[in-house]
Amino acid sequence: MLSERIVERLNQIVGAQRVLLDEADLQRFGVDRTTIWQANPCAVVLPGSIEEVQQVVLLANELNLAIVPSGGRTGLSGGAVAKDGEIVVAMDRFNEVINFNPLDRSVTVGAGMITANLQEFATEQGLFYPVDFAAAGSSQIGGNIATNAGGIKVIRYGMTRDWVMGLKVVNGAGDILELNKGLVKNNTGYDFRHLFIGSEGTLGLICEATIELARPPADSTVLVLGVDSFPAILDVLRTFSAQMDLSAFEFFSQSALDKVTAQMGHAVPFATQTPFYALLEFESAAEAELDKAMALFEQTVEQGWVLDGVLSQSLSQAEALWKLREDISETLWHWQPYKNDISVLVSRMPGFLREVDELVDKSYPDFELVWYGHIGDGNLHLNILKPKALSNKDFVARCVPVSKEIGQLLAKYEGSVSAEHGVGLLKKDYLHYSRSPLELELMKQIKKVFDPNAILNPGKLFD
Ligand code: 2HG
Ligand code: ZN
Repeated sequence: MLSERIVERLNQIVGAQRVLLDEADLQRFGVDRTTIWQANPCAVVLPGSIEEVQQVVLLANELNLAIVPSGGRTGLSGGAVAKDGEIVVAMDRFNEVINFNPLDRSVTVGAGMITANLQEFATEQGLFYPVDFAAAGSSQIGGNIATNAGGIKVIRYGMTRDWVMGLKVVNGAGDILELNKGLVKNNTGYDFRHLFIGSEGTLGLICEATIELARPPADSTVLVLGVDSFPAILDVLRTFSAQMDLSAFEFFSQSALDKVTAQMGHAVPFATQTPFYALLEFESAAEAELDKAMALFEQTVEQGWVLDGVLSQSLSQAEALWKLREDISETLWHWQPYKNDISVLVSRMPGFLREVDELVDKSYPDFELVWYGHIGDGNLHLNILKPKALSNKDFVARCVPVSKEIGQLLAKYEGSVSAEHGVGLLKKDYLHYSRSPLELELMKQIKKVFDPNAILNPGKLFD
C-alpha cells in the first residue's frame, strides 16, 4: 500500500483520475500473458506527456520506488509483470501519431500506439508497416520495441529493430534522451537507440518512436504444404528459398492443426493428414511467380517431402490459411502450456532439430508436445501442454530441468534461449546459455549507467 503522501505526489504529476489504486486495475495492469506470477503493483499511473513520465521517474528515484513500464501486456516472458509492489507506468495515453513525413517515409508515434493502428495508418498513407504477429491488435509499439518483437514476416522484413529510426526515452535517472532523431545516416559514436531496443524496460521508458514505413507489397499468395517429417521441412525451405523471395516460411505440427481447427472452427487445408505443415507466402503479382511456386511444389512432392498442398486462390482464402498458423498460440492457452521460444541458425537446424526432438521425446514421454514457429528464421515455438491432473506448480517443476537441457543444447549449437519473446522473469535463469559471463557483467554495468538506482523493471533480464 502506498502512503497517502505518495499518492498525493503522484496525483500532482498525472492527475488523480490517472492514478489507479483499485484492486481490479492493479490486477489488470500488473501482468502480461504469462500465468505464472501474481500481480501485486502498488499503483498504476497513466502519464500523458514525456514530462509527466520524467516526473514519475524522478519521484521513484527520490523515494526508492520501483517502476514497471507497461504497454499492451501481450508479452510471454513476464517482462511486464509487477509482482513486488512496483508502480506500473502504463503508456496507453501515448497513442497518437505525432508526425508523418512522406518524403522520409517515416512516422513518429506515441509508445502506446497499438501495433494494428500503426499498420492501418501506414496503409492509409499508401505505405506498409511490416512487423506483424497475432497480438498486433492489442500490443503497443513501445512494448514491441522494448522486446524487439519479431513475428511472421521476419524472413523478409526483419525484426522491430530494423524499423526504428529514432526514440524519445526517459532513462532510469529521469533524463529525457532523443536517440538518433530519425536519421538514416548517423555515424556519431554509440547508437543508444539500439541499446534501448530489446532492453525490456530495464534502461528507460520508451515514450515516442520514429518508425520507417515500407512500400506496400504486391498481392500475396499463400501455400500450405503437408510435410512428411521434421527434416523434410528444411528440405522444402531450402528448395523454395533458393529460387523465390518468400515473405514467410512458417510451420506447425499435426497436433497444432488438430487443436486450432477444433477450438476455432477453422477448416483443414486439405484432407490428407501429415506430421507437419509448412506455410509459405510470396508476392505473386507476376504469373511467373505462381508457375515457379507450382513447379517447386511438384518437385518437393516428387522428392517425397511433401504429401499434399493447397495454393490460395483469393485474398480471403490466403487469410483463412494464415489463421491456421496465427491462431495456434491463442488456442493453446486452454492447456496452460509451458513455452519455449528458441532459435539457431537455419544452417544448423538439421542437427539441432534431431537432437532437440530426441531430448524432448525422452524427457516428456507422458506430455503432449506442440511444435510450430518461424522455421524460416530458425525460430521454434515448442509448447508443452499441461496434463489436466497435474498442478501448475508440479508441471513447471517437471519442465524446468528439460529447459536446462534444451539450454545446454542451444549453447552447443550457439543458439538463443529467447528468439523473439524476450527474457523477462521467465528466462533469466537460462540467459547464460546464450550470453557469456562477460557479456552478462557488461549488461549489468550498462544498466547502472542508465538506471543508477535500479528502479526500472527490477528482476527482469537479470537480478
Ligand atoms: C507466435 O509465433 C507467437 O505465434 C506466440 O510468437 C508463440 O505462444 C507462443 O509460443
Ligand atoms: Zn512467434
